[in-house]
Amino acid sequence: MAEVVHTPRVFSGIQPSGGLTLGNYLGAMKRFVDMQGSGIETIYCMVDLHAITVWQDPDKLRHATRELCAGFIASGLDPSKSILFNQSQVAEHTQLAWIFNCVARMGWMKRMTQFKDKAGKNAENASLGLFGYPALMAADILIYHATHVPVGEDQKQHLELTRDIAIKFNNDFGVEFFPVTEPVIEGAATRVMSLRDGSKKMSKSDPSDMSRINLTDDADTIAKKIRKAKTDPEPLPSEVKGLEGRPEARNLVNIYAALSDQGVDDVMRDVGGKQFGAFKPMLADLAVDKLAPISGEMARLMQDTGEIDRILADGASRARAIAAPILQKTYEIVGMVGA
Ligand code: AQP
Repeated sequence: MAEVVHTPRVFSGIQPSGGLTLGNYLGAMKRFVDMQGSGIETIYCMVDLHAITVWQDPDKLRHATRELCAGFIASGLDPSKSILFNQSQVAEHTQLAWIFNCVARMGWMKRMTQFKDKAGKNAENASLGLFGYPALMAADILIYHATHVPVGEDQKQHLELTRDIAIKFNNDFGVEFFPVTEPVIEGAATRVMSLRDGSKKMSKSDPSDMSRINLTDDADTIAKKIRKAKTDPEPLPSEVKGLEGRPEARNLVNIYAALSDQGVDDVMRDVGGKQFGAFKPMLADLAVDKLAPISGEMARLMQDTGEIDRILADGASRARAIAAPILQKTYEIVGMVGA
């Protein structure tokens, strides 16, 4: 069978499961903005259906979805250039997810480390949605025939599963219909770590607010969190290999490199030999410089939630126009009468 060449298209999503962190910004949103100017169609989604795989207070979910949209725009996404919408407005995501629930295997799902981390010791009590999360994520991507997905390192396993689902669907039905998507995991901060523990990723749901920088933090809070970030007593080395075995130091240097758009090698040349007492204020100034305009713009945009809702509705109708024919064709392939 002739191989189908899919037009390049970018898709990615973020859960409105709380405020945005520096990890979301550097690992995902900043990359989304870079890709917006690449000449490829870009589709970005507030994945509210993913968020409810763990309990969300309805009012907080509504607020977080609008705030996330404000964060996207404040970071540089232009709703006239990228499609911005919330997942629940485009029913095709869940319709395709059902098909993928029937393609994916239980064993594949059981191997997902995010499920194990989030379900913890009480997996029997986790929601069925949390277990099936990766099939919905595969549907989010493949309902647009997206070819490239910018994400942080933690999503690599889910993207491999998306590829497995696409390949199995194509094999099961003897078609070359779904693309085998490429993860785009690039930059100095693909895995931003907790400020309190260099072995844990920075997360919006970590119980300690000191573990993360939120995009809504003010300048004093950012400076305080960086000042109190866990480090070791040694000065910074002048070469990257000197950071081996020093996860907290490595994390702060990676954040500095990503925020200043430099390679880690270049940063090491500049800061090598400095004590953390000197480096942390440099990092705090840089973080405030880069993040304060974003949080200011988010606050301004949040004063007009009607406009945010209009942007999301417009994005949803543009997204549906791409998704509906792909779902229709999927139904035909699967053998649904009336499709
Ligand atoms: N610490 C991180 N470093 C780099 N990238 C990160 N991302 C998240 N944390 C980091 C990337 O942000 C995108 C959206 O993530 P998400 O909100 O959909 O889910 P998540 O990965 O589960 O993020 P959180 O902050 O840990 O949320 P909760 O606590 O609700 O689970 C993804 O591209 C992710 O890689």
